[in-house]
Amino acid sequence: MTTPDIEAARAACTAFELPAHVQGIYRHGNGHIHQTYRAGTAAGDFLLQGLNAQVFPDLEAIAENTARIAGHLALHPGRTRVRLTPRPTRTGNWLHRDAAGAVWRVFDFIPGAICHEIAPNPGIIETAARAFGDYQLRLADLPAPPLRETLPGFHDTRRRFTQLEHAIATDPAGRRDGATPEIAALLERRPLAGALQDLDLPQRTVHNDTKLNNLLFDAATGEALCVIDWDTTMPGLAAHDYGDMVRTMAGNCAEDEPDASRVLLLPERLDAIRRGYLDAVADWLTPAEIGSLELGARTILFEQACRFLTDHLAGDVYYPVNQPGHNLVRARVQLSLLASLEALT
Ligand code: GN1
Ligand code: MG
Repeated sequence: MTTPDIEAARAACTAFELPAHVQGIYRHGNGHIHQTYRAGTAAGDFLLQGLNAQVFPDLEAIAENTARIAGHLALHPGRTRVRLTPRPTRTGNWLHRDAAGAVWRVFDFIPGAICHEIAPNPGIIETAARAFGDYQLRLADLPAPPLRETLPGFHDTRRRFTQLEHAIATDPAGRRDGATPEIAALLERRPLAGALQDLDLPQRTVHNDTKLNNLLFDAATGEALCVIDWDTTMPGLAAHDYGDMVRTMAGNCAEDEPDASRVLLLPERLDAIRRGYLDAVADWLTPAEIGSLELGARTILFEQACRFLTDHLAGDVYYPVNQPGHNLVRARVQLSLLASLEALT
């Protein structure tokens, strides 16, 4: 895929069924994977995304899942008030492939919405956890077949750990010696790689990427508006979603806080996640699933530390970086959060 730029984005808009032509177009959001733009027209705004085909080799699977999720959520509005609605191309498809090979999609823009990178208070966290739980619940009766696996082995923590071991052994970018404490911290937690998977929990349709910034809030009232970034919604464990909430909401710092000694997991934030999430799903999940949530948090922190450290050792091939060592910094934050969680529980 070529890296789509703003002119390519503007041109891509013309392939979609929009009510008026695009006037302004701007970069939007902070996702690590796709390029997102806000396109303004006289008849409202639209969200355009240049999709990352290196990360998601089967973009048709994403488009098919997205259409099914949108259709099902429309029938089950749940607690969240606003729908994420994909827009078709003029030829009736969900995706547009441009002459340079870049693949695009469009959603209606949701006005008056904000997202948080760091939660400002436990009230926001409880609201977010309830909204992500509600999303799982609404998808629980999605008619068969299951959604397509857009990224096979996405939360296969054993596989992520094996990839880390491979990067350590081969040291492709010559960075191993600069990451000795982080490598040791992950190797000594090896049992976490398989502990959750070994519990044999039920597969549910889950979001799989419940980062706080994958939820839109009403800028005026603070209510949850809509869960976004559905690309990894597919079969998985409830504990994975819970774990990613702890990872992204329970800490006091950004995912790339440079001073890892400042990073702490705050008990009142953990309580808010548990309260909000269980408020939505306690009557639906099995006791074994509820019992697995805390292990889910440790597992996802461990897994994300493995992913960031693997990418650092591999030479930053997956996550975009803003400065040398950025992925090592991110891995350290995950490790500090994990140590802080271990000290609390
Ligand atoms: C990516 O795209 P975004 O920023 O929502 C990643 C997640 C990671 C996260 C780390 C498809 O999510 O799995 O947890 O970055 N998504 C993919 O911040 O790899
Ligand atoms: Mg995102």
